[in-house]
Amino acid sequence: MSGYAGLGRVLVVMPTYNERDNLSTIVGRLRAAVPEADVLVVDDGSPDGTGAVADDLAAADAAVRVLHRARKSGLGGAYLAGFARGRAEGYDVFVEMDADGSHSPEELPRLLSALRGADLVLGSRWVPGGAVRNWPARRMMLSRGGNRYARLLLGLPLADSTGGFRAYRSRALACLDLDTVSSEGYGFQVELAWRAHRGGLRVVEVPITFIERTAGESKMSRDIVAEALWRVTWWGVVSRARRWTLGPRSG
Ligand SMILES: Nc1nc2c(ncn2[C@@H]2O[C@H](COP(=O)(O)OP(=O)(O)OP(=O)(O)O)[C@@H](O)[C@H]2O)c(=O)[nH]1
Ligand SMILES: [Mg+2]
Repeated sequence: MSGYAGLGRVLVVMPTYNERDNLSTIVGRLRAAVPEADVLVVDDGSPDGTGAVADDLAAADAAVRVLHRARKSGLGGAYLAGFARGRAEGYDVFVEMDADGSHSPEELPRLLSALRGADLVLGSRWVPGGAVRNWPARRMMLSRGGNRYARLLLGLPLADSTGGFRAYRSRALACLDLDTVSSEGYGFQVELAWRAHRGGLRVVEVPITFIERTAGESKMSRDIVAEALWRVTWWGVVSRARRWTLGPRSG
């Protein structure tokens, strides 16, 4: 029996934008590594035809489905749409995972096992045992610096709150008031981790090895980094102001 038996039905939500050269491989690896999990690809009308690749995968495998959105509307929105679909269908566990090969499906069983004692499991590059392969020094610094900033401003006791390889229990997602989340990219990941921490949920980090993509192009942009920076700053300022005016328990 697998170490994650008893968690219920698992849905891996996989957002895609121009991942034609990555999608079949990653979905194949995922289906082999965690055959019990279903997959929902959320494609934003990728001009390179990723949506058609996803449809072919879905036609060949009942565990794979596709949610098509008309245009590129951001990573956060894609996850929220995928979570909403999966919650309506009664899934018990939701996994976030990139399609670009940076998150190894073979590591997912470890994340799911850890979810037995947690509400949210973060795949973490920056805890002992975690690693990043093939990143230039500048990307390392950006990730480490961003995480340090989130820890400092938000008091988040997490080494890697910006990562996007995670597993949530459905009942934990239900506590996060997803209707009011509007951030994207790294900001989205930090916001959900922060809401979970503040809500008293059990958040656990599990080491992962993050591998830089070898095909396709990153959608990481200066705008995404800037958005995360100003949002974290704003959340930090607002929560401090609240604490000062309402007392230490108001968070
Ligand atoms: N549906 C959808 N998917 C997106 C969007 N932006 C990025 N993605 C997907 O989200 C995942 C992560 O995006 P990446 O471009 O790899 O960005 P990243 O992982 O933050 O940055 P890198 O580390 O440079 O790769 C990939 O599977 C992308 O195809 C979007 O606007 N809509
Ligand atoms: Mg990536």
